[in-house]
Amino acid sequence: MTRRGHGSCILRVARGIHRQDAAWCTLGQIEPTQMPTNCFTDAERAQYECDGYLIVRGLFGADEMQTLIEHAKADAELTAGSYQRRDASGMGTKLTLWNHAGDDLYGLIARMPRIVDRMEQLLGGEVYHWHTKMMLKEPHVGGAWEWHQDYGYWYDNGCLYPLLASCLTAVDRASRANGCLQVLKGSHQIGRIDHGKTGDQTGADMERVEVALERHELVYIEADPGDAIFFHSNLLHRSDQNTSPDPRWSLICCYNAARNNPYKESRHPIYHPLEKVADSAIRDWARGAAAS
Ligand SMILES: O=C(O)CCC(=O)C(=O)O
Repeated sequence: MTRRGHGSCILRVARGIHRQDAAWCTLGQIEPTQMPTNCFTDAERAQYECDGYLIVRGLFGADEMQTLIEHAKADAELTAGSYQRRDASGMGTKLTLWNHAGDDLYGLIARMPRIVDRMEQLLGGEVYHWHTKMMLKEPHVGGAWEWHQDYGYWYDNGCLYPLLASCLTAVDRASRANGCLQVLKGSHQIGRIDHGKTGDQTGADMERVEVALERHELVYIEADPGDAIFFHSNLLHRSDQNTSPDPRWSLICCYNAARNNPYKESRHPIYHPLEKVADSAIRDWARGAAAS
């Protein structure tokens, strides 16, 4: 079901189109042959400002996703490190979260320009790695994520401004049946809503969410492996329980603007420079793994 409220923006731009066209690039006078591939167009950036999210279909190629899926699904450490968060009905959904983007496959992904450069465009300057998490929504038992804004959590980590954003990459195909991401389009413009406990999770004040549901379009974002959703830390989002026979894993890389360095210590890191790697990092890693 898609609900359209009164909050939709009058700006009309093509959804999810990633034009690699010099005329659209904000990085200056660049010949088309020299175009960086990690550039959101002005129209896309305007769309992000308006909607609070952008979808990039096929951010990662099929071979790159195959490498990630094969590695992650066999990674006993990843699953052993997971913990559960119960939704309002008591059903648990699992995640594994880490702060440091290192030299393993997941760390390389979080440092790839195709994510980080886009983040720097959206957040208007240098970003650093805040954390990455693998969301493990398992068949039949994976619980819901209740309505929340990420800044509802991160506000308490000493970030003065909501200058943080996430890039969710679908690892498995995400559909309505297995609990794909749902967003309230444009709801980041509401600003931070109070959050409280719901199950083991931190949920947004439902009185506000109910009104937001009347005024903002509810969008279910179905995604194929390798599709990515960039979203604002004040965007209201949730996902349903996974009642299907199919897993729904996704990798979420989160970033903070360097100029939004937390004013106090917390479970997430203060500013430290992010060392980008080549955009060929997954393929290089796969070649290395095959050779060893
Ligand atoms: O994985 C999901 O369905 C939602 C994840 C989420 O809400 C979050 O990481 O903030």
